[in-house]
Amino acid sequence: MGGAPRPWDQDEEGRVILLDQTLAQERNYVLFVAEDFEGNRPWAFYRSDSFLAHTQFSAFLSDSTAFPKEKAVYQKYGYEGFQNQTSFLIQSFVENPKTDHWDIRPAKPLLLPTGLPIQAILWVYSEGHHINLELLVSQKKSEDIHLPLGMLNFVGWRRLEVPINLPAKNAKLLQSLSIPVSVKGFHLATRTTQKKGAFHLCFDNLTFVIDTSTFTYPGAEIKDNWGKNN
Ligand SMILES: [Ca+2]
Repeated sequence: MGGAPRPWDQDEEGRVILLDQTLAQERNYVLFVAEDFEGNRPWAFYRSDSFLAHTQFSAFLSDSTAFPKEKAVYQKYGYEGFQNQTSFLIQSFVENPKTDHWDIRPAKPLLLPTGLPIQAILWVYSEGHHINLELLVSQKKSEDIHLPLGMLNFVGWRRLEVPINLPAKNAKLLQSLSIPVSVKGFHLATRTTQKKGAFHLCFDNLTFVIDTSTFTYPGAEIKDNWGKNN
């Protein structure tokens, strides 16, 4: 699947407000917090090119003012008791910037609820690394879908979004055969400009917006309501 991450909007609070408004207006849209990284579901390196491949849940959280505002949105739309104590820290080592790559996966299957996923959101901490991040989702009878979250060449926490336009084949598998989509994990790949050495990243609150209306209208075009203001 092609596509690109949505360019980062520094008005992260504005994006959260837009999410809140969209969920309020579109009754068929459902918020799904796929992973809060509170330690209930183990994640681990599935493949790593490095001798250093460490993961842990960490008390290091985003200091963005949008972060607690988004938590309030979760609480408003189905996650009343939502708490946030930890993020997910990964550490590894870049030996060869031309080829190094890593896969990090949940130990147990992470199924999305019925409906068409139309957007994913992830909070990411980086330290200016020239590393590309993709979210991988999978579905039986089809190839994995790569959702690009972009290059992590920023310092600090960011709220990253990626619009999802499932290929028609996948939408059909969902709608006709009720074959669920699941989160397979994250794929990291260095750019040639990344310097050698240890690095770490943190992830928090992997969230999806699921459109349940399309199950009434198979084949309907999915509009990307988030991109219009850019
Ligand atoms: Ca968390």
